Amino acid sequence: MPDKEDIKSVDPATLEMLEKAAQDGCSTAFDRAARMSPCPIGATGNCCSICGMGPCRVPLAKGKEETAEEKKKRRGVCGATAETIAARNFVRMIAAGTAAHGDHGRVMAKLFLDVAQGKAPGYQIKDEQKLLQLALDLGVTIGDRSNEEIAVDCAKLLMAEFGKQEGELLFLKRAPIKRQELWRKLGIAPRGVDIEVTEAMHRTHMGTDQDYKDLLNFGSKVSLADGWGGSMVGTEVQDIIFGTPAPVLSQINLGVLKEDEVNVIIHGHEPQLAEMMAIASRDPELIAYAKTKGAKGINLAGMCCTANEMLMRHGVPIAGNFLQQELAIVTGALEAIVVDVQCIMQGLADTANCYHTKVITTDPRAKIQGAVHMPFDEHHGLESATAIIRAAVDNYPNRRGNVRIPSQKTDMIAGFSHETINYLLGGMFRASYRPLNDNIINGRIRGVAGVVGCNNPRTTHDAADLIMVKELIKNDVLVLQTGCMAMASAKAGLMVPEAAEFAGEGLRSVCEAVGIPPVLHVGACIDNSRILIAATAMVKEGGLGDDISDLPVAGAAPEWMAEKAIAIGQYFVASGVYTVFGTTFPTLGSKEASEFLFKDMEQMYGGMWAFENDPLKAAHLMIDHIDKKRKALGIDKSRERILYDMAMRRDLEAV
Ligand code: BF8
Repeated sequence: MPDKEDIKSVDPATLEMLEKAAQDGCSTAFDRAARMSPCPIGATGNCCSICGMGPCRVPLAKGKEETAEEKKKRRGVCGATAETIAARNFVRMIAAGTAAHGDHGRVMAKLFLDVAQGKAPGYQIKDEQKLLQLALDLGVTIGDRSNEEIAVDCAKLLMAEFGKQEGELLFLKRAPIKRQELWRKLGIAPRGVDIEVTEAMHRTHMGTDQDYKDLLNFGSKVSLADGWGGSMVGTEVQDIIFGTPAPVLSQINLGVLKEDEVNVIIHGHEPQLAEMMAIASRDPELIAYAKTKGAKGINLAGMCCTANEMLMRHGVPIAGNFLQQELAIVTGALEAIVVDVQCIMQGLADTANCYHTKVITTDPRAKIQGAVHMPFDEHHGLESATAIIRAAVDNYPNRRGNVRIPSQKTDMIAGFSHETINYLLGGMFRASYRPLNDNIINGRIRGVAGVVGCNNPRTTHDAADLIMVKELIKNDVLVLQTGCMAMASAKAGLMVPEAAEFAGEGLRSVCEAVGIPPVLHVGACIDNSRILIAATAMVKEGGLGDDISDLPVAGAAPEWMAEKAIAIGQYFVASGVYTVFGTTFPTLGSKEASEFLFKDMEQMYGGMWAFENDPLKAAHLMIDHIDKKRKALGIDKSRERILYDMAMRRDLEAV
């Protein structure tokens, strides 16, 4: 792994724009990270700031074994131990991540209701099949009712999931039966979304839950309200009203910006505005208006997870991932960066001051000092989007001349929803995961890994992702990706079928037969719920055990930074997946809390956390875990026997 001091990014476009930012006297997150070291006490979970008696700092003495007497003294004013403090902080991160995804899911459920009731013109029910499947899952009567009538009932049930006070989240029933029973036995089957977040804040309030194991087990309950709750509601509804993603060709990196067009980037997470922006940007009247300002057209691109949503459904190109948001402005060619919620740096406003870019906030929950606020109203979606694009067009003549757009843009294929994977593997008439399971059992595919999450300027931008993903596919592990890590791989050319050349012989032969890349783009971070559904489909298909924890699969977030990533990691672990994080880990200041997450959880959930900062070693931890599961399933021998002769190749192509 390159030394963080030596190299800020492995992406040439990013390096070029960092150089330009320095020339232009404009600072970025990379500079701020270099100026400010992370607080060593807070970074390891040893700082408790939840009451006015502190903040209390209880760092581990470096380099020597602690005596029992010393440990007794290492407490907060209230007597809280290092493990309680680390666990409380960790659970609060899970709660914040769950709240973010939950609030997104809630907005989508409300929009779904509005669409069904005809109150949101411009939106419609696009995926009837998915609506009907949802109705079946939720027990909503189909009969000869209209899609809208069915959708109203579904939307009301989904909205109620957020405020539900008792019982269980409805989507838990989608998990393997054995997993559901385990959650019930351990008391971690979530009742609703909001109630678990609220209880997390209560339990972690001064003087409430002070047993770190109990706290961390409760953290699992909260996280499940994200993965099998808020996030799953979000993905489900978005597919129904915006369309379920199918394979689509597009491009990625700052080179997608155009020198002679009005460039507009949409950045954030909730796609309802972006959907309307996609329509407005193609409006002949607006394009003609842009021409009156001297531009040749309007170029819409995405950033972060809104970008993933737009890419998956419309092929809208991606300008970059999390750490490239300020750099898009540094090109000098960006008329507007239009933001909704989450992962939006406040630094955008400062960067924009160096150039002509307008930062436009659109959501009442996310305003930024120095930005222009143009509220987006779903009930008049197209009008709102049109006004925003018009403002961007009006800004085109204000470009200051120091325009430099990096040349880098890479082809990529996205759109691998669960339904698409099912169809691609099984064919139109027998859509199924059987070919995937068969190829895992016969050893051509060793296992499946989800590599997800953010960028973090504390580590070389995109580097850990590329090292990890390349090592995994080289070892015949099929990789599923979401969020900013999906973008890192796409920029490096790993999301086209030709990338199969980097895969091991077995994985390569499957990719070539099916025509898919060895690294599949599954969507935005909220779409990690698709990975849960895919894992469940593998269990239900048979031959690989009867729970997610039996599968030869693993997860990772090598460059994470957001609280949402911790929530995602915890719901993967509580769903039975071995999950490795890199860069930093927020409980390392407590041996007990870390051991509970890294070891004890495996006994409880069959999945556990690991921390490994070296992405190559982390990849091998994942491969070792996959091999351990293969052995337990009795399919380790089949891997050793593979010899690919022509007959086997023909056999595979016939699948
Ligand atoms: O939700 S991967 S930096 S953009 S948090 Fe944010 Fe992290 Fe990117 Fe999407 Ni996910």
